Amino acid sequence: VLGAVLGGVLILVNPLPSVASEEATRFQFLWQYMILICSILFGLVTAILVASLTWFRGQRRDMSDGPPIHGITWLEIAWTAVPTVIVVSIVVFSWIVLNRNNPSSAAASTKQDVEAAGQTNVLEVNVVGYQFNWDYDLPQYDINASTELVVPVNRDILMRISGRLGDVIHSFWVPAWRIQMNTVPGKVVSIGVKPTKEGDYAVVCAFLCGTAHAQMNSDVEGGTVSRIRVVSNTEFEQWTRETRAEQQEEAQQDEAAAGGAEGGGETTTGAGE
Ligand SMILES: [Cu+2]
Repeated sequence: VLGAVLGGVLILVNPLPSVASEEATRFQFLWQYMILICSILFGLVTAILVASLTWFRGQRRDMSDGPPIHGITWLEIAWTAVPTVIVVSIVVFSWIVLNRNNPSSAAASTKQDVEAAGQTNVLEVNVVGYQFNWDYDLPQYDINASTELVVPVNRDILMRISGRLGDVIHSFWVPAWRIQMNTVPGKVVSIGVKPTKEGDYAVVCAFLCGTAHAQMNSDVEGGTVSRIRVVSNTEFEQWTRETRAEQQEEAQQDEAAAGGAEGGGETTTGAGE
């Protein structure tokens, strides 16, 4: 009873961040299921321990052994079968959750693979971690190395996560989405996510990665990272247009500056666009 109450309280209080993706909903279920089991077991073990200490206490200075009890078959079967059922149920639930959460993992790492797994209109985002920020590429929208990420709500996202060559290992973590993936320079891993709630969500680097590691958290003061914004589809389209235009303008300015420096006033193309 004590355990069930403890479990209920933990589930109601819910110390975890808000749930803002389909994946997070599934993990939340798994978490609640395991909290309930662990709490009940904790209550049971504690109750038996306290009962044993209270009612089966030995006499002072009594160093003799207890009676040798052996062979209560039904009890032995029970304490083997019950934990087996519990552990197997956790395995089965975890397996289902992990499988549903990540049709885009491991074997399926391209957009085609993900779409073959039944998702359509997948948004591709390449995340690159480095000291001390994240760059986001949206190849379908011609957006490169943006330090801000804006994504539409209710759309499947395929995140390809890696680290900048020559950099150290980081870990890309979005608590409200319940996704976390290590970034290893030169290695690309993918993870699927479908945000279900609009809003701003924290991005955290979960690996101690250098002197400014703490700043690789969008929610600390003086951080270098911006929060991920989940917006409506129209707002997303607008952001992609604006960001693309900004990036093209910057590229043109860079080109103009480079041209001016070396060629002494060479004309640049496309300035009037
Ligand atoms: Cu980092």
